[in-house]
Amino acid sequence: MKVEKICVIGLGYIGLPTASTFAANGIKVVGVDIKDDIIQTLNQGGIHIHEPGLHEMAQHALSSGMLRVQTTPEKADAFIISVPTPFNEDKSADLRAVRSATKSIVPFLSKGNLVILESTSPPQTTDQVVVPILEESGLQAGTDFLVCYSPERVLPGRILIELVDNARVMGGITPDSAQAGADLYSVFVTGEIMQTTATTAEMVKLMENTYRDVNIAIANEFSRLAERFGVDVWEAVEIANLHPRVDILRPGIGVGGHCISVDPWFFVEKAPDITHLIRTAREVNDAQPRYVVDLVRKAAGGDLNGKRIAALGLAYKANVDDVRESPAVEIVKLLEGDGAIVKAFEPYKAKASIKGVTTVSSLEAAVKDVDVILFQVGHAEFWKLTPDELKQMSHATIIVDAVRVTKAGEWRESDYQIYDLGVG
Ligand code: SAJ
Repeated sequence: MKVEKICVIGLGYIGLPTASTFAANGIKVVGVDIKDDIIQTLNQGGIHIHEPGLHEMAQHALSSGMLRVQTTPEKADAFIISVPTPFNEDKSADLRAVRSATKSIVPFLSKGNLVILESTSPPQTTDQVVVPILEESGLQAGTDFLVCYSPERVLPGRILIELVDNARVMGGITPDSAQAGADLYSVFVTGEIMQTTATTAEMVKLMENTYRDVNIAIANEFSRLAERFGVDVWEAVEIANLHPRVDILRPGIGVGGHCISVDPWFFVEKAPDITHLIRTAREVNDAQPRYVVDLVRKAAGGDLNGKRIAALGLAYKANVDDVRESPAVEIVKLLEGDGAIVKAFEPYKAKASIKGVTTVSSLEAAVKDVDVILFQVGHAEFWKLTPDELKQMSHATIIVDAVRVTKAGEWRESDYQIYDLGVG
């Protein structure tokens, strides 16, 4: 089928890059978002998302006329749904946005259309949730119109590059659907496009992130074992990874972000009786912030009450500015809950304002007049710091290093008392 016009529903971290990339590759795109302020910001030359290169690309697409943005869908050859799937209190997937985005297409659906769901979803969502809603149009899925599930696999910070370069999975409810989806994305995807069923593609996406979560959980558990046995886990992992078939990830302060800490629950929700390992891995990673707090308590002499602490880094991982779903933020709140007085500093978002967290806008301000300095995110800026520089800014002599930024000999030879995560 020939696609000349696409309607992209949801202009977030995935929808906007996808819409802009299609527009840059000669396809007319209507970008839709229910949030009027997002549409206004884009139409006024701004952007609501921080992602390298995206502002220029989206504005170029808008000014060329290949991309238009508005709050309601319209007729098109293909529809792409890229809305969030967060989880509810009970960890089940919140599919409200997927349902309402799908419903919003129904009045505009025509014979010969292609609909692609991109939102991360529990297995069988395309077949059991999306298709029945679309068939409310009176048209029949698989014959009158085609449907695919195709997840994104891009890494925040590299979205525009990985959208093009990464291999992509295209799961169709019929082989024709998968073929039509693959043809559409081959407009810009240079990675391989694997065609399969919609449910396989849903599983693939969840398997990738679950694999990573389980691997991080075992690294975190190894760090606890190393502490018990008087071993340095970082050294042990490095040596173990010399084995040609072993690739252990890094222990840390827990797993944050909107993907890896969420997606494994979608398996647990749909099949609780056969997902013990996946659930346990989630629980290990969720317990890691508490584990770090206990290490800080030990470093502070056994009691956190009244202790002044500088918490360095608030983002959910190194070298990004995203502080949502961040274990670093959780640690600060736990420390405060245990009576500590914490000043937090996030170099990528020096003016971050987070409920329940006292933030300061410079490293100097964070480390001045504290008892303990806690490195909780491995930002490049912290790796560059030297013991002499830190000494100029603070009288604190105790460091807790959860991310190994003080690995260098100069730190180890300094008179700082360093408590490492995963070192017994
Ligand atoms: N983390 C560790 N140890 C590690 C690696 C990561 O503790 O060795 C922690 C990070 O600090 C962070 C969390 O895990 O808190 C997640 O970080 P990440 O870099 O693993 O992943 P995300 O959430 O930024 O992006 C992931 C990617 N998935 C995989 O690498 C399998 C990305 O490709 C996906 O597109 C994205 O999830 C998504 O949207 O699903």
